[in-house]
Amino acid sequence: MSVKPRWDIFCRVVDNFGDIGVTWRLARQLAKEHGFSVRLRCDDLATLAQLAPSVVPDLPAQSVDAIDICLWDDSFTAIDCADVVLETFACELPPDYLQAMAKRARQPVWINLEYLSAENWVADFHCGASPHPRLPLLKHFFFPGFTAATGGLLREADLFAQRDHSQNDPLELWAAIGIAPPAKDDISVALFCYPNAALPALIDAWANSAQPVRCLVPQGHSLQQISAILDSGEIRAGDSRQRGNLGIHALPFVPQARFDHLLWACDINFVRGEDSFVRAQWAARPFVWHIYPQDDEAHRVKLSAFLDRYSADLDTAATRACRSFWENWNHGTAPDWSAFLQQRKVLEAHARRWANQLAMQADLAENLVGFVETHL
Ligand code: TRH
Repeated sequence: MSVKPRWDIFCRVVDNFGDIGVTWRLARQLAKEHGFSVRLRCDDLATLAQLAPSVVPDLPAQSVDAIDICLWDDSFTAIDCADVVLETFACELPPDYLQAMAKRARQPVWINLEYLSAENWVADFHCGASPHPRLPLLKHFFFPGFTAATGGLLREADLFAQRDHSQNDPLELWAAIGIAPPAKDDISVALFCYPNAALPALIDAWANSAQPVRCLVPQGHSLQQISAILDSGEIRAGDSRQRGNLGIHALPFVPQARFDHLLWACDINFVRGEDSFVRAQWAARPFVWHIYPQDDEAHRVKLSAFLDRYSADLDTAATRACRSFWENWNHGTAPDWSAFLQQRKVLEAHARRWANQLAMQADLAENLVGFVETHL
């Protein structure tokens, strides 16, 4: 096909920010770096607007960052469909849109973007296909992942250059985030997690830590939980609280691009879900992952699979400190802050190595584009 294919991307916000966080990032990269015309159909523009403040939540059709954004609600009608149809996280396309796809002279490339996992089986299922039960359509399953046999990870072409530029000028970086730089010996920590039974113990550990901890918390669940733990009234964006050697600083929920800056600036990042988990890896700083908890406990296997990969060439003491901290954090039991902190320098060097090593593989958008080119 000589004309550039058009993309339709569908996203349903199941909960929180990850579904649209990943989708928005991908849509922007496909438009900006690969020059595609992209339409994004999303059922929750209010959540998207928190990540991308230029989006107007109650405007059903708008264009932002060269993406045509359309509210995907019950009134959605499929007028035409694009050459590439990407549904994210099995969000199920509307029946009349599927009909429109089936009526096209040339079948669109239909892809479901799956959730990220470091488990080995991902490579076996990546790019698998399944025919629609009734219509002449074939759906492909695209799995992000950590090896070249998977779809890779979302990473913009200029990300590392921007990160390095910012990390080389911390004063400017803190100014961009809008808060004062830390005092000389402070450890700056960003905190973004699900409600976590281990948080009271961690707050205590930070408060009693020999080295002062400056904890930056964007508005949301984590801040609410901290307000309850400190029992000193509701903490709002802009507020600070002090307990022992711990300073808590509440931030507003920052736009997605600014969230990267926060991760680049902090010494240790607590992240969760999928998108912030990947961004913490690109930040090349030690991090702690609160994985999205699943009812059937499947997240424990996923957590362990990632830790196995992440620590494969990390020394024994650092592996022990990191693994035990992450496991306690995820299982709601007191994590050992001082053991983790003792390994900080080793973990810092490792985080940079890990990011560089992952970045040797093609990124997710690049892999998707390659896949589409061979299937159009
Ligand atoms: O918000 P998450 O928990 O999202 C998800 C969903 O729960 C989803 O259903 C689940 O399947 C998935 O996790 C695994 O965590 P995540 O993925 O890290 O997404 C958060 C997004 O919010 C990410 O794009 C970063 C962004 N963000 C900001 O832009 N500003 C902020 O201030 C903060 C705290 C986050």
